[in-house]
Amino acid sequence: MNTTDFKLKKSEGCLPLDSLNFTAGLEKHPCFNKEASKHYGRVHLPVAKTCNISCNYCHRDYDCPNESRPGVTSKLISPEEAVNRIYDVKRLFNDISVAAVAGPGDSLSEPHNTMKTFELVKKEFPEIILCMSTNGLNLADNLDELEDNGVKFITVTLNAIDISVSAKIYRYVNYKGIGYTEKDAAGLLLDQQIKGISKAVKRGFTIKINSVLIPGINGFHIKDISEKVKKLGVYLFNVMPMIPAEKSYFYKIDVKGASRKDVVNITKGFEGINIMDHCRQCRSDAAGLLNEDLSRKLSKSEVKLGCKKMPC
Ligand code: CLF
Ligand code: SF4
Repeated sequence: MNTTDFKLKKSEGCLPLDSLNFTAGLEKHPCFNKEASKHYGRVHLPVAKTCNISCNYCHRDYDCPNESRPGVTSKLISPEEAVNRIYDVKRLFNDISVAAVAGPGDSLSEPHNTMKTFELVKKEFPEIILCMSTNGLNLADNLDELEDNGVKFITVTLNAIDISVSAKIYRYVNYKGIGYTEKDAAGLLLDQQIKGISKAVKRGFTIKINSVLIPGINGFHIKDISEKVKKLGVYLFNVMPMIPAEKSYFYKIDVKGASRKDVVNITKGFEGINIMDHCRQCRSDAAGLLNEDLSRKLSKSEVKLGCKKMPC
């Protein structure tokens, strides 16, 4: 499979391509289109504070490792500050085609800030494509609002499609105020993820699946996940090597991380779905071109300008 141009090949078991309504904007999205990543940047808006599940490779001192490198933290901002942030980023790099919410917790755990951010950004920058990543628990419940706010691209982290595998990855799930553990948590999360992905595809969102490769836990299962999401009509599949966050449960029990090479080996030969091979596992306040993160420069210039939000 050619992983560079993302021309999806039809294969048995996929939804027919003409039944899928892939979103306009693909040509400018740096994550969904490798070629676009050479010219266009994204800005992450870290407005989502809390999380509603517990992944064993995560520690809450840091950003959500489902979309970010573990071990980095981003400063939380308000929806209003998010709009200012886009202006700040565009002063350093103007070709920002995508604005996204990717943490630092889960974007839909408490959706208010995320939705408000999309609403404000859409008003101020109607030309910018809106994108979001989530663990999927609350996705189906929020599709109407995401659609109303103009979101086109969604990433769901799906690390297993079998409850027995899933139960090794998640410790608890909090859904509508009720806590679930063990197989109840794994089953509920999986049902919600599949429901959310399937509904989102049918409604015309363009979907990417992130799967975190966890050696000894779900490595044997990544192919099954790819087959499942292919049938659901997902556009892009991104396998990310797990780097266990310090102080996370997996770190404590010595579950080893994976490497890029492991990812290449495991995804070799996957067919009928686009495979992402240029992910930077960026932080939830990343900005600019994928391979040239401006987030540090931005916080330095905030300090230089005597911004009161920063300890100057
Ligand atoms: Fe951000 Fe993710 Fe949207 Fe891209 S990142 S929410 S799809 S705009 Fe991109 Fe960063 Fe990889 Fe994510 S390189 S971690 S895939
Ligand atoms: Fe951490 Fe998982 Fe929540 Fe992301 S979804 S913040 S990895 S617990």
